[in-house]
Amino acid sequence: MDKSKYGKLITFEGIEGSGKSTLAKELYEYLISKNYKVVFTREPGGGKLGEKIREILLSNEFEIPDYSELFLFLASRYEHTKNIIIPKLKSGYIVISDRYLDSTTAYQGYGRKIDLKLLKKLNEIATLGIKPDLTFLIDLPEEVSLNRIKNKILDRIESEEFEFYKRVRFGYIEIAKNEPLRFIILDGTMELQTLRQKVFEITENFIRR
Ligand code: Z5A
Repeated sequence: MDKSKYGKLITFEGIEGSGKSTLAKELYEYLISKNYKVVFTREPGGGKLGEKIREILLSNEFEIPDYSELFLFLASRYEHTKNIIIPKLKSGYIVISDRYLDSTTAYQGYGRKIDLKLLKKLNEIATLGIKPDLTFLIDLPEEVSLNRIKNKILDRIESEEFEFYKRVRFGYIEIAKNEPLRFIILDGTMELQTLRQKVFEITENFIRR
């Protein structure tokens, strides 16, 4: 395969209310306006199967044991990677994903305390070895996060206790520290306008490199 024609995978990560979904969608619109070939997708979800799995995962209808939860996220990721991400990258698209493999390390690893080495292996299978080229981590203190989502009807995972979010946030910082070339950490308490400008600028410089 001609690597120069291969697209780029850009992911957004962070705890709830961080603004990652807003920024990911705005980046998509911005790149479209600049005539780039770009698709927007998300996890859990992205594919038909994944969107069904998403409904189950976020529903307050069931209690989902930790390993069942993990396997559902991975099942969604495998379909998403195989049927959407890889074909789009091969066709030269920039793929923007709202969450990807790092969410599993942060939430199921640091949050639920599932063994990180095991998660690394399972993620390798679920991603078919694909890694994002660039990841924006929108870092936000847990208190600000809870304040931003306080008027929302909370889904199953959003109903977790404060300590869970503290571990997830800490986990994200650890993951980013281990891969400084892939990660850009942005302070999610900054004005949306400032964050937007930074995301657009960093992405365009990255694409042109
Ligand atoms: N999960 C997991 O456990 N393991 C996995 O492997 C994967 C996921 C893939 C669903 O994710 C859940 O799945 C999630 C992690 C878990 N758990 N929870 N809880 P999701 O991404 O679909 O849902 P979410 O994390 O709850 O994100 P969200 O609702 O899309 O929120 P967000 O992306 O972080 O923020 P936002 O929607 O862009 O903004 C939230 C609000 O804040 C909104 O009113 C904005 O206008 C406001 N906002 C945003 N930025 C700012 C700034 N800078 N200043 C002021 N206000 C702002």
